[in-house]
Amino acid sequence: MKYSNFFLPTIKDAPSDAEIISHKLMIRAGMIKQSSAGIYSWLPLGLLVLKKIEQIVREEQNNAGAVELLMPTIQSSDLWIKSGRYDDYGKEMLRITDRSGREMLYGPTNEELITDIFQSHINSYKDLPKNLYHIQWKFRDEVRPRFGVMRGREFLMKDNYSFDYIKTFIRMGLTPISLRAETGPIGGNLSHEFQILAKTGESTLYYDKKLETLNPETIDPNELQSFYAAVDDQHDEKNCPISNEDLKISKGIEVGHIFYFGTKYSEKLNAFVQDKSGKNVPVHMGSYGIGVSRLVGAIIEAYHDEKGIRWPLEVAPFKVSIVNLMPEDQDCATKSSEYYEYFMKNNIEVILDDRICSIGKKLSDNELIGTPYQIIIGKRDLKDNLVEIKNRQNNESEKISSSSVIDFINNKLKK
Ligand code: 5CA
Repeated sequence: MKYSNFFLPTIKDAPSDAEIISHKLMIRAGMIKQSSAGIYSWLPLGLLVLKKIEQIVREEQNNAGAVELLMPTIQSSDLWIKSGRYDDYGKEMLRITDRSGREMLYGPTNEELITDIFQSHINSYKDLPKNLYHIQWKFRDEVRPRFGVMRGREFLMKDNYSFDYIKTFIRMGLTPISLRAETGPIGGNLSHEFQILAKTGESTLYYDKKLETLNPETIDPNELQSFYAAVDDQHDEKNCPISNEDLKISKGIEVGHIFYFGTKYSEKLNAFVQDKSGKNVPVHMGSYGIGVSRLVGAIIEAYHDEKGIRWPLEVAPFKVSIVNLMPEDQDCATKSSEYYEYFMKNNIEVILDDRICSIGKKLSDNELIGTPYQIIIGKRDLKDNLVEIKNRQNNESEKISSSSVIDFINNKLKK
């Protein structure tokens, strides 16, 4: 991608209603634009990241044996009336009437619809278990949409109706903590949340302080689950298994939530199968949610500094930025194009900053959008056959010979 062709409207100052850093940075880096409260357009840079996260979630679901389908955003009220949630869901549900006066809704979640699909086609225990999921936009008319994509009204969710959740989050560079939780409007009496630690989170967590020292690159998912952690309403001071010195209280962002609700939906929506003795029994169900669009914000909360975003490699919109400080200089332009063509040909996601603008703006925009590796090409260095490589993850820079740049980057990306 050439920056001059791309659509990357960076802004110097965040709007005053953006309260948390990820919201500010997403607007400043031209990733999203608010269209109304809690509803956003995903601009090209934001969409690249959203798709990356979606793909990681998809791959881990498929690895775990789940099967993808796609259900609509607009649902008819019929099934919701049967399940009893049409009234229970209250004002968070956006209700719509179509031209024939039929009551429709924009799905806040999909338990009813999936149960109906299931019951139309599955009749025997021999076809079980089934694990179906989709990645689809949801709408919840939240009382207080805030924090940008973290608590939106329209948001992207992956929902199944088990597999390796922990690994999905680790691949995005996050350390997920799994905890017992309240089931809320999804129902049932057993649920687990996945939280990541962040100052700006909306949940209060009690946890073993060792969790903060773990490195997502080397984490063992089983070890991770052995540490104590609880949401505030589940934490019981008297029965806490770890000492006060080891306990830490801090904020977390809920990035996933899984539920076991038994036969709550299957009984009402007629999802029965024949068991071994030929008796008709309602199926037991669970649902498994991951906040795909929320994760974009959550990852930025975990990876940023005062200059902008520092993307983990796996979710970065581009792996490499070629920052040509002097596009009008022939040598700088030739060298930049040489690298650019190599990366393009080898399917390494690259952005070539070929804009004619001040060096200051060029450098600060590239810090802001946070590409993990920046190849900075300046006229003076290039005369000495040198190019600067900046690692945005640890902010270390080094000058290397211009002929070793490709090997250097290939080596880094291999790791
Ligand atoms: N049907 C179940 C899971 S399959 C369900 O809806 N679960 S949920 O309500 O807990 O939502 C799942 C995940 O979606 C949450 O853990 C959170 O990461 C994300 N999410 C929920 N509400 C919002 C919102 N308003 N904005 C952004 N993400 C949200």
